[in-house]
Amino acid sequence: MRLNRNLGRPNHEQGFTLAEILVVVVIIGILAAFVLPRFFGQADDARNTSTQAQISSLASALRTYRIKEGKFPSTDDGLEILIEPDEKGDVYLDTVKLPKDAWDQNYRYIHPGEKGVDYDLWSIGPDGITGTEDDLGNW
Ligand SMILES: [Ca+2]
Repeated sequence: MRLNRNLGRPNHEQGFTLAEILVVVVIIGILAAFVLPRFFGQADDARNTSTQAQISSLASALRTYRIKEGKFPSTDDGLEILIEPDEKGDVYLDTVKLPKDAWDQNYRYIHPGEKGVDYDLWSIGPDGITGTEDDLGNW
């Protein structure tokens, strides 16, 4: 006597058909097409926000430098002078290394500025090229 193993079980428990798998893959693809651009857009916003916050922090240190020294650092001094201890051991920016922007690039600084009021302080932005539209600066 042969026993039917599927006795009493509905047929759909035997697995997914290729068509069902394809439908699921297509649905996942459609969802990804809508969700991923928003996710990356928010990630870009977060990078821009953190870079702008660092520019503000550096600008604050530059203002403090100007109040104490009577001038902004020269282009040759650069932002590095903000972390070099003066004769009293004081620094204008309490960090060992200068911060980098959200794309791991150094901030750029020139004095006198061409776009900013007293100086230009900027990140070259996600494209890694200075002077392009995605640069973030104090202007
Ligand atoms: Ca750029």
